[in-house]
Amino acid sequence: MAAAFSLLQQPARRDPMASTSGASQEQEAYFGRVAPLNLLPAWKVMPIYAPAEPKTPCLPAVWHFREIKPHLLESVRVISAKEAERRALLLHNPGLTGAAHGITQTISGDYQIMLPGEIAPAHRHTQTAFRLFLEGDGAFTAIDGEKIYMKRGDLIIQPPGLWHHHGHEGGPGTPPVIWFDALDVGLCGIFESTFFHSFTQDEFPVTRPVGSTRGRYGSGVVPASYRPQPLDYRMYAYPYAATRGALDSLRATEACDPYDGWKVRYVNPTTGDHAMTTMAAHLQILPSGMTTAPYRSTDGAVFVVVEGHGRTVVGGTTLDWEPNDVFVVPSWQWHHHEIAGEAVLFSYSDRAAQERLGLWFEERGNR
Ligand code: 1HN
Repeated sequence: MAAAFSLLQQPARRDPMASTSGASQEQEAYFGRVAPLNLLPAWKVMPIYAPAEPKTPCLPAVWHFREIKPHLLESVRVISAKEAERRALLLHNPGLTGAAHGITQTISGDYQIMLPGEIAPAHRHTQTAFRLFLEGDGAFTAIDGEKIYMKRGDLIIQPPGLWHHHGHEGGPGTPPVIWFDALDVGLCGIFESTFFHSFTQDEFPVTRPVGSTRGRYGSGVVPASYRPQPLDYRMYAYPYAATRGALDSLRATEACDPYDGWKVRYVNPTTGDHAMTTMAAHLQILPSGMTTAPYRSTDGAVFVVVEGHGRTVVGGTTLDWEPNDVFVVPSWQWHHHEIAGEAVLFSYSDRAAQERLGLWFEERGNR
C-alpha cells in the first residue's frame, strides 16, 4: 500500500507534548476562560488526537480455555440460555477500563455454551457477528430462516440485521456445545449506530432447507437474477473441511511465507471482498519449529487456536497457547509466533472496516 510507506517513512516529528508541557500561567488562565464555553484549545489536546503513531490502551493477553471451561460449565447452573438470551463469557481486555470493554476497543469475543434441548432466543442487531465452533455435537444457528449445523472449526457468519437464534438438538445427557463468538460491538458503539431487537417468539420461523445459502452462493454459481450489492453477502457457512483443504492445497505447491506460513482470507464468494463488511477473518497453518518474522499492523487482531501449540511474543510479553485458547495482539505492536507443534490459527480483526476507510497500514520487519 503506497500510502502506508509514505506515512511510515516520515521522519519522527518533534514531540507534540512540548507545546503543552510548559503551559504558562497566562495560557492556563486562557484555558480556564474558554472551558465554560465547552471549548478546548486544539494545541492542548493534539498529543491525544494525533499521536505520531497508533497508540492503544489494549494489552496483549491470552485466555486459556483449560481455565475457562470449568466456569462455562458452571454457568449452566447459574442461568438458562433462554433467560440469559446469550449465555456467554466475554473476553475483556485487561487494558480497557471504565465503560470500555471488548477484546479490543472495536471488537468483542466470547465463549458461548448451550445444553441439549436449549434455545437461545431469536434477535437481530446492527452488529456483524460470527461463530467459530469449538466442541460438541448437535448445535445449530438459524439465520434468516435457515438452520446451519456447526462442527469443529466451522465459521458461521451472522450478517447485520438478520434474525437469528441458536439451539442444541442433542438428546438428554449429550455434552454441552461450546463455540467462540465475535461481534463488532465497539465499532458500532463508536459510530452510535447500534439497533437491537428481540423477536416475539424464541425461534424465528425456519423457511429454507439446510444448506440453501451455501448451495446457491458457495458453489461457483449464483441465482441468475442475483446482483451483488456492496454490503450484501449471502454465504454464511464456511465449513472447516473446505477451508483446511484450501490451506493444504496452498501448502502443496507454495513456499512457506516467513510472516504467515500459509494463510487464507475468508471472502464473500460473489465479490471476492472480505466475508464481512467490518471484520476480516483468516486461517493460517504454521509448521512445527517455525519462528515467524516480526510484523505489525493497525488492526488489533484476535487469534483463536484451532490446532497445535506454541507462543506469540508481542513486544515484551510472551503468550503461550494451545487449542481453543484465544489471544489478542493490539494495534501496531510488533509480534512474532514461535510454533512448537504444527498450528492452525484462526484470526479476526476490524481490518475490513479500516481498509474501507483508508486507515489500514502494516509494516514487515526483518528477522
Ligand atoms: C450476541 O448477539 C450473540 O447472537 C453472542 O449469539 C454474543 C455478545 C454481546 C452482544 C450480543 C449471539 C453476544 C451477542
